[in-house]
Amino acid sequence: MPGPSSSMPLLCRGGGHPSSRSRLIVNKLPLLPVAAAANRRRASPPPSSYARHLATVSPVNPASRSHRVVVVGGGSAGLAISHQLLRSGRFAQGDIAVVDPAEWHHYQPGWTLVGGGLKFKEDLRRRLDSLVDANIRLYSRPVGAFAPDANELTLADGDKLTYDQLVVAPGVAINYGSVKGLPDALADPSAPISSIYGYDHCDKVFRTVDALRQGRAIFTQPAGVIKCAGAPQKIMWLALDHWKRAGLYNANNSDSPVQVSFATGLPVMFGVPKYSAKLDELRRQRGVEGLFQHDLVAVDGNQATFARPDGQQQVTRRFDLLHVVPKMGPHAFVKDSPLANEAGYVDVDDGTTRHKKYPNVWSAGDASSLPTSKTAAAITAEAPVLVRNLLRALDGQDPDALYDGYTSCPLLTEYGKVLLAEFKYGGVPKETFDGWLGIDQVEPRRAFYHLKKDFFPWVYYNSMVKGTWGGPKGWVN
Ligand code: UQ1
Repeated sequence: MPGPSSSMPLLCRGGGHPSSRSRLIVNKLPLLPVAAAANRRRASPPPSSYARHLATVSPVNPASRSHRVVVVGGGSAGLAISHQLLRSGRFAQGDIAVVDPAEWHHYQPGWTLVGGGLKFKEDLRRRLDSLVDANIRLYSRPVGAFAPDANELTLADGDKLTYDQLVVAPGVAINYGSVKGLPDALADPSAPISSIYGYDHCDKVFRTVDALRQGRAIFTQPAGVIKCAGAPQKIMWLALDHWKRAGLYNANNSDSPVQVSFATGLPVMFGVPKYSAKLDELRRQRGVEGLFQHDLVAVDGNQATFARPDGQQQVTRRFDLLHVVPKMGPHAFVKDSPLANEAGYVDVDDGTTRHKKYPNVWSAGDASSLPTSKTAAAITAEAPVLVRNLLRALDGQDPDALYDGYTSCPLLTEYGKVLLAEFKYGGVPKETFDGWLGIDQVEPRRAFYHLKKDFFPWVYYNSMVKGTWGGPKGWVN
């Protein structure tokens, strides 16, 4: 499959723009009786803006609502878990509530494909309220604080929610401010600095890659925990392939118009030795400079500054293109709560996903302390364990399902090829296709590329967010 080229767009949009289509439908909603009924279901209690308005006229007590299960977060984990719970058939309308202020839900694994010019970012998002079953109550408001001793949480507007069981799955925050000068550089359309780690900038990535004709391209990965630890190099491999196909990159030639560096805060290419060895082999074969234990701290014009370990002096490098992955971490309302461990993640048991101190609190996904690589694939294995154990807790039974740390990183190594890394706790490979096809997944393959580019985005919106996708186990519920 040819790489993208500036003269020929890879994708053609048929008809109108998808986001404008969905906006039209939403504007018409109040006219439709079915939608009006759905709105009525969601209209009680009144929306926060209404409550706030009342509060300015006459002092009112904040509302308090009770649900059997409150799920904080309408991302991959929150939606998979709340719909798996609903599908158990054990909940009536309004028993389950989801709390998330976001207007949009994004298929974030697709942002690498946007950065590679293979997808449009608008096609990867859906309105969050369109993904939440009408039997689940959606609170489109931020969380203020948790009070797990009182089985209660306060929303940012002061309303309170009480629960029998709480699931905390709000994901992690991207700390753009962790790199000095980064927010302004990302926002500046003329600066060749971009990131696939956000809706606003993921399409700038391909524009900067496609515009580069010569010079030094640096791709960074921070020290510390990030989501999808393979993505910082996936985008590098796509960009490198793009330049190669355009005749701008030659691995064996020091006169290559474009030169590529991978600057990572980590000491290795990847956390799992089996895949790391292969990726380092590719790096050497392809003439990519490895700047290990280089942690980006500042961007200033065309200069990038990296912190070094063990008191070594900072290093500054000139670049003509910079792809940045900022540091990430728990949201403040999780970190500053009684639910957090020292690092700020929801402190749950590695196997059962149950909170170590509060037995009616559970967590999965990026916000959890589960010591695995943070991916949507991990959630396919975490969610059924959490759901089973939570349902047993409602019956007064102990948990009996255990998560083994399964996670996966479909690592794009070029256009048309993916190395499908799959592993569990301890970095031990757990490969789906090894069992029945005898394939060694360390070899990048075209079939895995189509899983990543075509199948996973499809199954995600058609099945995973609805609670019917079990990852390597196939369809469930
Ligand atoms: C998966 O189920 C999934 O969810 C839709 C992904 O998307 C982000 C993945 O990357 C992976 C690897 C899985 C796991 C499923 C199989 C069939 C290996």
